[in-house]
Amino acid sequence: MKGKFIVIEGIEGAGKSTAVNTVKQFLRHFKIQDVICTREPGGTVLSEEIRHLIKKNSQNKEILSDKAELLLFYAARVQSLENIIKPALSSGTWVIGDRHDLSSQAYQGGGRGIKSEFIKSLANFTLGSSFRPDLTLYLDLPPELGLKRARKRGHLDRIEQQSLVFFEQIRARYLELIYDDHRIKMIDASKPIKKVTADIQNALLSLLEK
Ligand code: Z5A
Repeated sequence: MKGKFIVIEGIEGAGKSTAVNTVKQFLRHFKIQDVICTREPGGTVLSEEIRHLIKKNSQNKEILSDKAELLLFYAARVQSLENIIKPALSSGTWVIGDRHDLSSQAYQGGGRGIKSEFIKSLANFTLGSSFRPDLTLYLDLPPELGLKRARKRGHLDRIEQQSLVFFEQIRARYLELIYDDHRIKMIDASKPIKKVTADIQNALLSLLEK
């Protein structure tokens, strides 16, 4: 039996970590016990090192170029996919991913302005053209609100220090990407946690009924 791959997407502060816990509890309730969680970038030793490289602020000693940033995200993703996600799915384990490929399309495509055709060909080369999550939950939130929530945590990493316009471009690209894609469900993440939880549970029910 194959496991299913459920991905949580959205801008910072949208509530992805909270949603991962909701999904985990929901699956447990339905007696789906073999579940692992992944995060991108991250997961394997190398991917975690890449995560550190991407997020750290080098205090302008060397600026990370947009193209290098994109390649690092894919390097981390392919390590996690080949070493964790694909083996887990083939052994029947369900995988809950905190971000996956849609993040690169939204952040590096929408935010950094890298051509979407280029990102798509990189995705096909690294992930394989047929590999896709079974369900993506996109948590939609105005960036002002997301950044306000994220800032409450204090320290901001290299990407979180970007302008509001950058995050607005990312949200706009997310909205373009999810349009008409039945494997992506949009959740209004500006609503109270209780309502967001209920909406996530409904989306998961539809997946279980398939
Ligand atoms: N990135 C990229 O550019 N390209 C890529 O391909 C990939 C990633 C994969 C990863 O950082 C960074 O890499 C990220 C995107 C970029 N950039 N930035 N900036 P990360 O993993 O450290 O950060 P994140 O993914 O953005 O997660 P986050 O900031 O921790 O946000 P979150 O997980 O969505 O939020 P949360 O921790 O669940 O919730 C935030 C707070 O809001 C918390 O106090 C909650 O209790 C609260 N919350 C949650 N839901 C609600 C509701 N409904 N109402 C009120 N308050 C709420």
